[in-house]
Amino acid sequence: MERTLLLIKPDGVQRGLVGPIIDKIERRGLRMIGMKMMDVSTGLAETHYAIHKGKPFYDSLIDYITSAPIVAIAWQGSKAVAVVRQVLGATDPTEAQPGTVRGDYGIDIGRNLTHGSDSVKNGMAEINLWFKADELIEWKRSGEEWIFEV
Ligand code: IDP
Ligand code: MG
Repeated sequence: MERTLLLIKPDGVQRGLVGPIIDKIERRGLRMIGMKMMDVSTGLAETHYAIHKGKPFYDSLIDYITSAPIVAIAWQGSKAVAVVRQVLGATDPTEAQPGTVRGDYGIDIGRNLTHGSDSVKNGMAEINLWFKADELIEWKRSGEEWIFEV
């Protein structure tokens, strides 16, 4: 089973979209294994977005993610990384398909509402960065045999 990190960025929280965003992923069938609301420190933001350091949007990205509270959610399930990326849609909301979070709710790339891990390796690393071990819950959702074939 894969694990992946979802962040509902400050705009998603401010605009009251926490529920609708969770709803899409929860109904799709992934299992939530950790969730918290938090203010993001500059240090955590810089570690999380280290790969983008030096890019023109880096400073505004750090300002954006640290500007107001976010909600972090760890998800588990078969193909969890790809499923969350699919539900979020393309990075630029004007390129995201209708029906995706960014395609339904976003306009500007710098206000694209969410983050989703982009690989299985990064999913594991990002969950370890954002959650302590005792903040993750081992459980099985009833009815998962009706979502996952194996
Ligand atoms: P992703 O969030 O879809 O994985 P990345 O390329 O990893 O997209 O970029 C990280 C975040 O940086 C994006 O979600 C977006 O908030 C921001 N970002 C990316 N490219 C731009 C840009 O060209 N202008 C402003 N912000 C950007
Ligand atoms: Mg990314």
